[in-house]
Amino acid sequence: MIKEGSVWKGVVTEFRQYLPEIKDSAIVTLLEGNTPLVETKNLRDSINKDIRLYLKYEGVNPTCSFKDRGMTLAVSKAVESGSKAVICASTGNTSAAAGAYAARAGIKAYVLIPEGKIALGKLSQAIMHGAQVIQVKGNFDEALTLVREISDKYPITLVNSINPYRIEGQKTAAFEVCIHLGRAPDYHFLPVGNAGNITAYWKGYKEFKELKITDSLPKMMGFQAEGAAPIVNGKVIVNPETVATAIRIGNPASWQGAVSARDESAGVINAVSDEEILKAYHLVAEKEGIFCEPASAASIAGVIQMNRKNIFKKGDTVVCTLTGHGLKDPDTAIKSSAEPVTRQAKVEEILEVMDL
Ligand code: AN7
Repeated sequence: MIKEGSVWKGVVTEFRQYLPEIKDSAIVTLLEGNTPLVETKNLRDSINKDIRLYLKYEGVNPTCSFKDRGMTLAVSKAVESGSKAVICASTGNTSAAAGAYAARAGIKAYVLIPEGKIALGKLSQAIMHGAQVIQVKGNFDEALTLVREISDKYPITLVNSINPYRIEGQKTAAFEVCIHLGRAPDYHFLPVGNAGNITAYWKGYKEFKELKITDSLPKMMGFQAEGAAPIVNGKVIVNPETVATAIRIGNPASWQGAVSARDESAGVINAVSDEEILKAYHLVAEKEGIFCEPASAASIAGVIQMNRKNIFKKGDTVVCTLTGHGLKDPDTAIKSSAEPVTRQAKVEEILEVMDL
């Protein structure tokens, strides 16, 4: 006989006392959340042996990114209000999550994506879940303007992070970090695109502190890609460009939320180059066996950059959010790596390559 275990029920049910009220019957979940907080060793040693470096691996959520945390609540609330359709603009991951949770809810999803600028895995997800995918001849920021206008005029629920339920759901990741560590970290590093996630984490950390579940707050450390760094530059970027297509955003919707998180926590929002992003992307895969997408690696590139500036003290606890799974974007993985060798099917040819 085995005993019935305590099975994870998804972030809305698990954290409902900290979330807006919702009827049980409206909850749409794919059992997202409860993602691993992996303590690194090899990666840490290659950066700074004196810190404790953890990775919050959001790539193992149901649609393989952190977006599931916000989407479960946003779609649940849409269902509760009787909505029959959701819409979003997306650099890819939001569209994958919207497609999946709308499918689960039995409602329609419309997703607007910048043509040719989303990773293949994400496009395949939105299509497979039956979302109406509309490729826009323009960038994410233009697509966001369109969906705001359409959702204002028609009875379709906007599920970009302008929808406050998205932020509410996403703040649960900060709760999990505190629960797993038994405290708040000293630093929390994450990539910044539309700036919803840094806003959400900061909200989550502050709430746990106000409730006296934790007794400190982390410094919030946000990293934009150099070619898509409006917050760092203090101005909208009209034509953002970066290899990290997930954060190819020039006018973030939660700009002010990110600035508040930075200023209230005495953190930073800095830029990292595509080269630094790709280096960190390969480093974490090679050193820790964790494959994240390029945008996610901006957080690790940020740790490396800040370590060069000597900000860390011995024993500091540093958490990086790895926002999405590496398999989302196989093209970048392959293009940025050495090509595998090909040989005849003969032992001696193989041994020669193996250099035995
Ligand atoms: C892997 O899917 O904006 O700063 O439309 O997919 O909260 O926007 C994705 C963003 C980081 C940035 N890492 O988070 C979208 C979208 C990954 C992402 C971000 C995104 P925010």
